Formats: sequence, C-alpha cells, structure tokens
Amino acid sequence: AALCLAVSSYGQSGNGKQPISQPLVSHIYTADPSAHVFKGRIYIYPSHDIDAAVKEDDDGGHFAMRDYHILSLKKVGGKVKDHGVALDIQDIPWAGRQLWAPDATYKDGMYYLYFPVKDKQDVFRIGVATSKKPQGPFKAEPEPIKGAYSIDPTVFKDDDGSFYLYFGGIWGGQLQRWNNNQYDPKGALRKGNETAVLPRVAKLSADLKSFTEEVKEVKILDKDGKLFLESNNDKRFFEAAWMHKYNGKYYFSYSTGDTHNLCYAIGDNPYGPFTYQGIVLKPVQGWTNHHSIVEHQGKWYLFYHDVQLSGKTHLRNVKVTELKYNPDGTIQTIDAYK
Ligand code: FUB
Repeated sequence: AALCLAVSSYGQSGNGKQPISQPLVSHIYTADPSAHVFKGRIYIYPSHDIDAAVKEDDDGGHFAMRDYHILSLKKVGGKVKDHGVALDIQDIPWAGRQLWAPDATYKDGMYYLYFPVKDKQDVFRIGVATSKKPQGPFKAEPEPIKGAYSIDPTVFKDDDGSFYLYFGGIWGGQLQRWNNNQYDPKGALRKGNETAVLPRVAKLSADLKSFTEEVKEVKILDKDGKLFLESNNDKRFFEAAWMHKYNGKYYFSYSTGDTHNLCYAIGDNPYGPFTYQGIVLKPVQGWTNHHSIVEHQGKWYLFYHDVQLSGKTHLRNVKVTELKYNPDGTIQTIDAYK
C-alpha cells in the first residue's frame, strides 16, 4: 500500500458500530490474507505486519515486513494454528526490503509461495518459493520470476489445469513505473483525465516458476464498455488482485486503494475483459483493504483485514466473514461494521 492517512473511523465503537468479525489471531499482526483449501483444510497466506520503526511515507515504507507466518484452520470458526516462520527475507538472495502480500498454490506434490519484495535497487519484483508442505518452510528461488514486477501476486488455477499469475499495485507498489513491461523509474501516476493503470496477468509455465507468455494488461471496463479514468478512483484498480470462479464466470476483485473499496468485475475467461459490478467490501478500519474469496464446505468466505487490535494502519489483523451471492451471480456488498 502506499500513502498512510489517518486511520479512518469506520467501525470504531465510538461511532456506534461494531465489527462483524473478530481477528483470527492476536499474538502477531497479520494482513492481506490469501486463503486456499488444501486437502480439506483452510490455509491462510498473510503478510506478517511488524512495527519496524520506519517513518511513514507516501510509498508505504513503514510496511517493512520481514517474514511470513502461515495460518491454518479446519473450518471457519475453528481453532487457528500459526505454523511459525515459513520464509524469512534473509533467505531470499535478491531481496532488499518490504516483504508484502503473498499468495500460494499447489501442483503435483509441491506448494508454491509467490511473494513481492523490493530488490537491492529498491524495485519491487515477484519471487517464488517452494515447499512439500502447505505451511512451509519455503525455499526461495535464487532470482525473481523473469518478467514479473510490482506487488500483490495472486495465483489462479483454472479448471483446465492452467495457472495464471495476476499482479500489480500503484503508488508504493510502483506499477505506474511499468509501461509495455519496461521499467521507467520516472513513470508517473496517471492524471485524473488519463486512463487508469491496469493490473497485469501472465500464464505460468508447467513448473510454475516462469511465464509462458508476455505479461498482459487486465482490462476492467465500466458498464458502457469503457476503461476507467484515474479520476474514477472509487472504482479503478489500485492493488490487491484476487481471482475466483463462480458458476463458470471469472470474478476479478481488487482494492481501489485511496478510496478504500474492495470491488469486483466479471469476465468470461482468465484474461478478461472484466466488467465492473460493484463493491464486495466497504472500507475497513485502516488505510488498506485486501482480501481473498474462497469456498469451503459449501459456503463462500471473504478473508480480509482491518486494524481492530492496534488502531495503526500498518499493524493489521486478518478476519473472515461469509460472502453471499444474489441469484444473478452478483455479490452482496459486505459492511464489516454494523
Ligand atoms: O501489506 C502491504 C501492502 O498493503 C499490500 O501489498 C497491499 O495490498 C496493502 O494491503
């Protein structure tokens, strides 16, 4: 995430609203929960927030995380287990600082953890690490994934066995510096009347460690078929991509960042285009909003975070609540505070 503004008052008991869910763990701060069901158990791949005493800046420098802890639970409402350190920044040969939001997948007896971290030149890149166990420990590949950049990787397995990596985040996530897949350190944020920066996708190779194709932009369209402008910042992509499939349709969800919504758009294939539908989760306590959507035992769940435990935007706690669809396939908007 980028800019850290004052923590919003959404959901504070002071305004008469109460959270609909409680933090899943409270012994550590966790955020950006990517949840998956592996062998019937829910595994959550979150960021591990720490207070690194880094001064707040517009690029999210105070989100200075250094390792990952994987959480797991038998079912929603059950006991949550912290499996300890799964990957440490010091064991990623190319890493500089800021281990941000990860995601994971499984193929042929191996688990793959995708993670963004700044390299030693302070450019965000995406790496992959492997383990025989869903909870790790994971071993990082010696180099970042060739052609991958920016932050917030999310991996999606389609029904035909193909895997896709979606990624990107503007502002502190540096996506505005990548045009035509080339890095421009001076790449600026778009102006209000310019087309908003788009998230990216590429199909993964059979070993899930590289791309089989050039990275493409993911088009998110309004109901008139037009791309959003930067001034549509209550709907345009900022960061935190997630892909899931429901009734044969592809649901691309994401955070609008500086307007703090979690939105979604629906498409007919993994590349899109995706047509904007509405809000999944209204703004939560804290600046960032980041989630995953997963089915378990016949129900759909939204994993998300807020800052209920700390009141500080960089010290978050993961939560879960049920997600419901309308008969037409649209998602019922969730307000995390009632
Ligand atoms: O956790 C660091 C960053 O904050 C993530 O990469 C963003 O999505 C935001 O949640």
